[in-house]
Amino acid sequence: TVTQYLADWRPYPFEIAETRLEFDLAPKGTRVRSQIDFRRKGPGDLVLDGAGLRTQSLAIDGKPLDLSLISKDDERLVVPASALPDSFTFAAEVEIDPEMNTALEGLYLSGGMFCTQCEAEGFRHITWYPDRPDVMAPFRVTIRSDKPVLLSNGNPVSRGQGEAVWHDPWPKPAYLFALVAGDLVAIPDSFTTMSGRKVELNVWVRPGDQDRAGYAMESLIRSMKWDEETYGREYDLDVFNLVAVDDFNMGAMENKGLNIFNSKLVLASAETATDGDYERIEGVIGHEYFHNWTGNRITCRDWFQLCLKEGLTVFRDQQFTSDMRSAAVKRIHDVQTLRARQFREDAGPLAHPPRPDNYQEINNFYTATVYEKGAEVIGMLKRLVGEDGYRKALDLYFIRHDGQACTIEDWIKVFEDATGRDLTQFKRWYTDAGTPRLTLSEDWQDGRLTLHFRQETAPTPGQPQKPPRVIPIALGLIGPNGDEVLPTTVLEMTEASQSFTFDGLGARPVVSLLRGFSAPVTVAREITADEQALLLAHDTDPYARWQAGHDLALDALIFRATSGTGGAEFGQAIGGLLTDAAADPAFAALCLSLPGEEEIATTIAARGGVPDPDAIRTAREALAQDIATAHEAELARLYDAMETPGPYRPDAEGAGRRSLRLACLGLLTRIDGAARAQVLFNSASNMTERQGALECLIAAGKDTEALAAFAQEFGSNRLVMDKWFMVQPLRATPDQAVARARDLAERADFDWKNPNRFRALISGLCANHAAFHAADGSGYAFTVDWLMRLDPVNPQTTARMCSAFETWTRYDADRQAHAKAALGRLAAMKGLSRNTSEMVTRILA
Ligand code: HT7
Ligand code: ZN
Repeated sequence: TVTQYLADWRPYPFEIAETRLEFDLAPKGTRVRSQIDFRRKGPGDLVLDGAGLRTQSLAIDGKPLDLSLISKDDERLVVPASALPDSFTFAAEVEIDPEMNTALEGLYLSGGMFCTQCEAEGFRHITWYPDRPDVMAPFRVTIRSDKPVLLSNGNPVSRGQGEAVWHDPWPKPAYLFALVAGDLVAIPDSFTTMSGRKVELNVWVRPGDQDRAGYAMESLIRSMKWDEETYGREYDLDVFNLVAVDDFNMGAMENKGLNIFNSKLVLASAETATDGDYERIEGVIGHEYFHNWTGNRITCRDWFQLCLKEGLTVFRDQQFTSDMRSAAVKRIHDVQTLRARQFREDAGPLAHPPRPDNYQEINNFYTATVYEKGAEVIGMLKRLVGEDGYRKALDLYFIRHDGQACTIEDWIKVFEDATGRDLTQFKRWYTDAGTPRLTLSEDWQDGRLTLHFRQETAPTPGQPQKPPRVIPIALGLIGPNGDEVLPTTVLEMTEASQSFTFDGLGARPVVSLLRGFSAPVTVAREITADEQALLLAHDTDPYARWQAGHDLALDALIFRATSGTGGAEFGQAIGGLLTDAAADPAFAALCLSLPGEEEIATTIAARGGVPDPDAIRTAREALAQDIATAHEAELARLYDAMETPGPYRPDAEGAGRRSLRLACLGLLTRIDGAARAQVLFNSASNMTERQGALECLIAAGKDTEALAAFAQEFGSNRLVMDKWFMVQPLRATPDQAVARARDLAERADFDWKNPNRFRALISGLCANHAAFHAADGSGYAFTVDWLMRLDPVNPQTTARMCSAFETWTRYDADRQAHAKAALGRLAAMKGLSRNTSEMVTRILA
């Protein structure tokens, strides 16, 4: 395996004036003819990438090239500089077999429909090309096929019977190329841009799915409008096409003018999709659309810069969702996701900086660190330079770099130039891995509060030393009577240790720390349960308020899981919260949901302990039971009050009420014999409550009839049946979950080559903490058995799912031995893909 290094990047010696492609589509033996007009820019050979191509012919300016120029492994074609004029047309004819392409990279078939996935390096599976993001070209594409709908990037030139021609005038790298050919129907609409241009919009789905595509179209229109209003970004083609595909390795892809989506992020109706699904659809449609400027018009120079487009685009989609829904709830959700996925990654063997400097397989770097931490870093930049500074910097970025392939250095420079700030130290957030731990201790004397902060970051793979970073610490002060005595103030910490003083305070206040989660750090501080309860009751910052309650619960759970009883304060505080929960149901639901088992384990490990998955589960179940018993009447009242009258609407308000209703149901199910869950399952007309009730029934072991009824009703709907496959291993009690997953995997409808179905079952089990980490190693063994089966078929999805094992060293010696044995089997598998091999090697290192 070859490691790629950032330091080795060199400019490509040619630019491309135009790329012309012709496709004669067939499941086996698709012909691809290419003509690429190259112009020399600097010295060097012509190096092209390819993978699995049956090359028929190669030529330069019409003169045939010898096929022996292709390397032995069939992955590189090198034409020596001496054989090349300064400007020339390279032509190739190759043959490929979409129907054999189960890896879903390049051109493949999904349910009879041809489609492509080219990021990161899929285009080389289509034809010979400089498959690197800094080589950009306008494309002209001819597609010949008997499929009725033929799509590619850009604007249509001609759309006839059996043939369509598309032209994309905006220079783009090959990873943004796309082609779709299938029997599809459109939900059409249009959007008039801020300069008055009318854009044709289509959401393409399989016949029969039209009635579930309306929300996707509405989300697209909202995204287009929002990007104009918020960032001044206007769409730049005559047409925008969005296609739903059933077989897809990730969520969606921002191909220029032709976004391709996993169908689970397009199709939704009240009966088939949950509130969470609707929110994700809106967010991901926004994300892909926003890439048109942050990713497509301005792209990455090389894949080490991936967070340039992904961090920024996640930041933009988070802003979009905040504006469309509740900003407070969105922030709390984003922090929860960051902690669950990115902090976990940063604390283990897969830790890497948002801008890594080496990789073996770039597909393994589409990570929470690149995406979510990349977005947090931008949030910090914005906090440091302020709203105006941020807007100025972004305007400059779009003007200065439009049409270019850029680096993180370019990005930081626009902030420096627009605001006059020196961001040298800030850059460490991009180059250094690991989550800083911020420790606070306090001195109080004569109305003066001194806050002593310390920051430390533990070593990460390849980075033993961690110099201090700039940390924006937003805080406020809450007096003992609950009044805010200091509104939000942002301190800038730049040293390893630093103190800040606040004078003239009447009585000792409680610090409301890291408001809005102003930096991606963990916090260690001395705070009493009473002080946490005060913040939970009175903090004016919704994130900090939620965090106070969450910490209270987490401390109680850890105490129970490691030594004894506890949690009385949390139980009491919850009582206070329930009284006015109806005023802000979504927030109350967040406070009522106990920290998950994985988070408890992470926190125990971070505090130097060895988490015991069974004890954690027992502690969490017991605290939930205590809360349910103590607050039964209030929970029951709220459960009834949160019923949403009238037809289902997927808006934030309704979603908030349903989330509180289901949080109450989860607790009440422990004491009502699952009676309410049974009633709700039978009566609910929307999937949010249906699935919520089903999960309660599974957890209570009263699910046989409900599961049968669910399968009977939705057996032919793949997306809904994915939920059915996921909730069973996820919610089953740990002693049953692995056996259950095994039974489900035997079913004829466990179509494991479909990534959604595979992930539903296997990731469902991996997310059941006590089951995946079963003491006998059965969770690890089952997971690895399936990863070994999937790897030869779909390396990308297999490799991504290896991260279930990234925490294996924090458990006891017996569990570690089981995990190591399972991973060892995977590592030793003959013919293991480069993707999975890199992941297992790093996890075992
Ligand atoms: N830029 C895309 C990332 C991506 C991807 C998407 C689908 C299948 C395979 C893929 N590899 C990389 C999606 C995004 O971040 O918007
Ligand atoms: Zn993206």
